[in-house]
Amino acid sequence: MERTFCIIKPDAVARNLQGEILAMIQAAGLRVVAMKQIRMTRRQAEGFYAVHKERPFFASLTEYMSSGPVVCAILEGDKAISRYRELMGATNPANAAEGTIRKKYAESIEANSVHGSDAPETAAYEMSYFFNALEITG
Ligand code: 3AN
Repeated sequence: MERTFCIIKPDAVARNLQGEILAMIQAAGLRVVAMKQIRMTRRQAEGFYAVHKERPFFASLTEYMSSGPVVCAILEGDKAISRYRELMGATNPANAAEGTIRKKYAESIEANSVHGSDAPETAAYEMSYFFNALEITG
Protein backbone atom coordinates (compact mmCIF):
# COMPACT_ATOMS: atom_id res chain seq x y z
CA MET A 1 0.00 0.00 0.00
CA GLU A 2 1.19 3.49 -0.83
CA ARG A 3 -0.12 6.97 -0.01
CA THR A 4 -0.12 10.11 -2.11
CA PHE A 5 -1.19 13.70 -1.58
CA CYS A 6 -3.93 15.31 -3.67
CA ILE A 7 -5.26 18.86 -4.02
CA ILE A 8 -8.47 19.81 -5.80
CA LYS A 9 -7.36 23.28 -6.87
CA PRO A 10 -9.20 26.65 -6.70
CA ASP A 11 -10.47 26.54 -10.29
CA ALA A 12 -12.22 23.21 -9.65
CA VAL A 13 -13.62 24.13 -6.21
CA ALA A 14 -14.92 27.43 -7.68
CA ARG A 15 -16.89 25.38 -10.24
CA ASN A 16 -18.25 23.07 -7.50
CA LEU A 17 -16.43 20.03 -8.89
CA GLN A 18 -15.14 18.49 -5.64
CA GLY A 19 -17.67 15.64 -5.75
CA GLU A 20 -17.16 14.82 -9.43
CA ILE A 21 -13.37 14.74 -9.10
CA LEU A 22 -13.53 12.63 -5.92
CA ALA A 23 -15.88 10.24 -7.73
CA MET A 24 -13.26 9.75 -10.48
CA ILE A 25 -10.58 9.15 -7.84
CA GLN A 26 -12.73 6.63 -5.98
CA ALA A 27 -13.83 4.91 -9.19
CA ALA A 28 -10.12 4.37 -9.94
CA GLY A 29 -9.88 2.37 -6.70
CA LEU A 30 -8.03 4.91 -4.57
CA ARG A 31 -9.25 5.34 -0.97
CA VAL A 32 -9.50 8.68 0.82
CA VAL A 33 -7.76 8.36 4.22
CA ALA A 34 -7.74 12.10 5.07
CA MET A 35 -9.54 15.13 3.62
CA LYS A 36 -10.26 18.81 4.34
CA GLN A 37 -11.23 22.01 2.54
CA ILE A 38 -8.99 24.97 3.38
CA ARG A 39 -7.87 28.29 1.94
CA MET A 40 -4.11 28.78 1.83
CA THR A 41 -2.44 32.09 2.53
CA ARG A 42 0.11 33.26 -0.05
CA ARG A 43 2.89 32.29 2.36
CA GLN A 44 1.45 28.78 2.85
CA ALA A 45 1.23 28.31 -0.94
CA GLU A 46 4.86 29.46 -1.28
CA GLY A 47 5.93 26.88 1.32
CA PHE A 48 4.01 24.13 -0.42
CA TYR A 49 5.55 24.94 -3.83
CA ALA A 50 9.05 25.74 -2.47
CA VAL A 51 10.61 23.32 -5.00
CA HIS A 52 9.34 25.60 -7.79
CA LYS A 53 10.60 28.89 -6.31
CA GLU A 54 13.10 29.53 -9.13
CA ARG A 55 10.52 28.88 -11.87
CA PRO A 56 9.17 31.85 -13.84
CA PHE A 57 5.58 30.90 -12.97
CA PHE A 58 6.15 30.73 -9.16
CA ALA A 59 4.54 34.11 -8.33
CA SER A 60 1.52 33.51 -10.51
CA LEU A 61 1.14 29.91 -9.27
CA THR A 62 1.23 30.82 -5.58
CA GLU A 63 -1.19 33.72 -6.14
CA TYR A 64 -3.58 31.36 -7.93
CA MET A 65 -3.28 28.61 -5.29
CA SER A 66 -4.16 31.11 -2.56
CA SER A 67 -6.99 32.73 -4.58
CA GLY A 68 -9.75 30.49 -3.20
CA PRO A 69 -10.52 27.31 -1.27
CA VAL A 70 -8.95 23.96 -2.13
CA VAL A 71 -9.62 20.40 -1.00
CA CYS A 72 -6.57 18.54 0.35
CA ALA A 73 -6.70 14.76 0.60
CA ILE A 74 -4.49 11.76 1.20
CA LEU A 75 -5.17 8.84 -1.13
CA GLU A 76 -4.18 5.26 -0.43
CA GLY A 77 -3.83 2.24 -2.69
CA ASP A 78 -1.44 -0.05 -4.49
CA LYS A 79 0.99 2.18 -6.47
CA ALA A 80 -1.15 5.20 -5.45
CA ILE A 81 1.44 7.79 -6.59
CA SER A 82 1.74 6.63 -10.19
CA ARG A 83 -1.90 5.57 -10.53
CA TYR A 84 -3.15 8.98 -9.36
CA ARG A 85 -0.64 10.81 -11.63
CA GLU A 86 -2.00 8.79 -14.54
CA LEU A 87 -5.59 9.63 -13.61
CA MET A 88 -4.72 13.36 -13.37
CA GLY A 89 -3.27 13.54 -16.89
CA ALA A 90 -0.56 15.81 -18.31
CA THR A 91 0.20 19.17 -16.66
CA ASN A 92 -0.95 20.98 -19.80
CA PRO A 93 -4.57 19.97 -20.41
CA ALA A 94 -3.98 20.30 -24.17
CA ASN A 95 -1.74 17.22 -23.85
CA ALA A 96 -3.90 15.31 -21.34
CA ALA A 97 -5.25 11.90 -22.40
CA GLU A 98 -8.96 11.11 -22.73
CA GLY A 99 -10.49 9.93 -19.48
CA THR A 100 -8.14 11.95 -17.26
CA ILE A 101 -9.24 14.58 -14.72
CA ARG A 102 -7.30 17.36 -16.44
CA LYS A 103 -8.65 16.49 -19.89
CA LYS A 104 -12.16 16.72 -18.50
CA TYR A 105 -11.89 19.71 -16.19
CA ALA A 106 -8.63 21.70 -16.43
CA GLU A 107 -8.85 25.26 -17.76
CA SER A 108 -5.15 25.96 -18.45
CA ILE A 109 -1.62 24.78 -17.61
CA GLU A 110 -1.84 26.77 -14.36
CA ALA A 111 -5.51 26.31 -13.47
CA ASN A 112 -5.29 22.57 -14.05
CA SER A 113 -7.81 21.45 -11.41
CA VAL A 114 -5.70 18.94 -9.45
CA HIS A 115 -2.32 18.36 -7.86
CA GLY A 116 -0.70 15.01 -7.13
CA SER A 117 2.66 14.11 -5.58
CA ASP A 118 5.27 12.93 -8.08
CA ALA A 119 7.45 10.71 -5.83
CA PRO A 120 7.48 9.09 -2.35
CA GLU A 121 9.67 11.89 -0.89
CA THR A 122 7.42 14.69 -2.15
CA ALA A 123 4.33 12.75 -1.03
CA ALA A 124 5.75 12.51 2.52
CA TYR A 125 6.57 16.24 2.62
CA GLU A 126 3.20 17.28 1.21
CA MET A 127 1.12 15.01 3.49
CA SER A 128 2.91 16.32 6.58
CA TYR A 129 2.56 19.93 5.35
CA PHE A 130 -1.25 19.70 5.56
CA PHE A 131 -2.15 16.84 7.93
CA ASN A 132 -1.08 15.64 11.37
CA ALA A 133 -1.18 11.98 12.40
CA LEU A 134 -4.57 12.33 14.15
CA GLU A 135 -6.21 13.50 10.92
CA ILE A 136 -5.16 10.45 8.92
CA THR A 137 -7.39 7.39 9.25
CA GLY A 138 -6.47 3.86 8.26
P1 3AN B 1 2.35 18.70 -12.12
O1 3AN B 1 1.31 19.36 -11.27
O2 3AN B 1 1.76 18.08 -13.35
O3 3AN B 1 3.26 17.79 -11.35
P2 3AN B 1 4.56 20.63 -12.10
O4 3AN B 1 4.98 20.04 -10.79
O5 3AN B 1 5.57 20.75 -13.20
O6 3AN B 1 3.29 19.88 -12.69
O7 3AN B 1 4.02 22.09 -11.85
C1 3AN B 1 3.35 22.42 -10.67
C2 3AN B 1 2.19 23.34 -11.00
O8 3AN B 1 2.70 24.54 -11.55
C3 3AN B 1 1.25 22.79 -12.06
N1 3AN B 1 0.23 21.90 -11.53
C4 3AN B 1 0.66 24.04 -12.65
O9 3AN B 1 -0.43 24.52 -11.84
C5 3AN B 1 1.82 25.02 -12.56
N2 3AN B 1 2.58 25.10 -13.80
C6 3AN B 1 3.43 24.18 -14.31
N3 3AN B 1 3.97 24.60 -15.46
C7 3AN B 1 3.46 25.84 -15.67
C8 3AN B 1 3.63 26.84 -16.69
N4 3AN B 1 4.44 26.63 -17.72
N5 3AN B 1 2.94 27.99 -16.56
C9 3AN B 1 2.13 28.22 -15.52
N6 3AN B 1 1.93 27.33 -14.52
C10 3AN B 1 2.58 26.17 -14.60
